[in-house]
Amino acid sequence: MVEKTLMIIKPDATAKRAIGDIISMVEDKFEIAGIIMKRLTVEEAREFYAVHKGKPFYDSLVEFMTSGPVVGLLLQGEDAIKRLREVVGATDPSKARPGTIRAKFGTDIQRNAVHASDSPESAAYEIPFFFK
Ligand code: FUP
Repeated sequence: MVEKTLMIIKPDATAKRAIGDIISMVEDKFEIAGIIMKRLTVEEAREFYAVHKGKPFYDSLVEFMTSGPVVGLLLQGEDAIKRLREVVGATDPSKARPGTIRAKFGTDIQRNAVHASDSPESAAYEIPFFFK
């Protein structure tokens, strides 16, 4: 099934000037249906990660996600949600398969370079934060 999914290039990756390299790793596999650079407000970041409210890393995650500009990418393709998760790699970059985006550009479990929607429900919730 052709799906749309959201990828975010996080503030650690924009700061290290990895935007172009990361886009190169997805552009050959997915159609880029939208792209936008913005800085999330604290409100937006709190809502975006609402599922993690109450967890010990939540406040720190919100602070990190609002610490600099991010790039939102609307990616489209056959089975895009699952395929993008494979290209992105495990949440903890030290556990991510070699060759994945997080293995290449991630620093630690918080500063892990990118976000990718993990289900159709997540994609439907997350896409409107970047694309109306
Ligand atoms: P993922 O779907 O791979 O982005 O991972 P999760 O939904 O489990 O976590 C969302 C974000 O919370 C991660 F990208 C980084 C952050 N996080 C932490 O900072 N510490 C943790 O222990 C777990 C997640």
